[in-house]
Amino acid sequence: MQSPDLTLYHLGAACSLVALLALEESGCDYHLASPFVAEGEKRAEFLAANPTGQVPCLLVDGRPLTETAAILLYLARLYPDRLLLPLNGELFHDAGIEAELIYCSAGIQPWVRQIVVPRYFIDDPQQWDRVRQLGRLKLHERLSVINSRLPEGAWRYGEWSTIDGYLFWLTMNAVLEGVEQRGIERCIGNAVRTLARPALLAATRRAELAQARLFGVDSQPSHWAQRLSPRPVLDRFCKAMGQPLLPL
Ligand SMILES: N[C@@H](CCC(=O)N[C@@H](CS)C(=O)NCC(=O)O)C(=O)O
Repeated sequence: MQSPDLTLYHLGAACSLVALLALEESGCDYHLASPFVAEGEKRAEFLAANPTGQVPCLLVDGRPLTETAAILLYLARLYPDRLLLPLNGELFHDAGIEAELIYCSAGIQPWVRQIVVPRYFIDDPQQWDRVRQLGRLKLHERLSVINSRLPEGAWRYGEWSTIDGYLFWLTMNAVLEGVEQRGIERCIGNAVRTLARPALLAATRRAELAQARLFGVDSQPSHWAQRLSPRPVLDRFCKAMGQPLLPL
């Protein structure tokens, strides 16, 4: 079967980083696109394909596929030999993997959003600190559940899978947003090990090239809407974890 033409709409260190890492781990050919034409202005063709305006959105031969969990399942089934997820065709086993992906996107990620964008939850700025603090507590509680499923010093399912990529993104945000680290040590260990994966560096470099192509060679755009590279956020996470920065 011929590989479809894949284009990922992606933004810096947003959750589309999880899909970007999966694409890179798959070894397939793909393109990167930005949802923005300019600061504050989303691309008309992006909004036509994906009216929610959210990333990630994967164009598969021009057809949009949204939702991180669905994109990860699609890529794992498209490239079964790359073992992006440990699916084996047994209904209940595979449903368990799907449940964990949905737990990441619907059970954990909304608490990242509550911390990062409290104005989506309450319009009174005086309450934002409180909303963020409650978000930190819930994010910790939800990650603790995964923490208890993680083997010490090993990936979630033995070999690296895109669930580890998802946990990387969730845990990085938790650490950078000041969530209590006690009780989520295995998630943190998992995220630190993901920092060393060649695919993360390759994904970062690919995003930097796309960013330069779309917005000019200035690789430090002033506005986040022009940023495809996750590097500034990855650098902060490396520093927070006492790890070497990803090479340029
Ligand atoms: N349920 C979606 C959530 C996607 C999502 O929250 N995307 C955020 C970035 S992490 C976004 O595009 N925010 C910009 C916006 O809402 O306009 C998924 O799992 O993919």
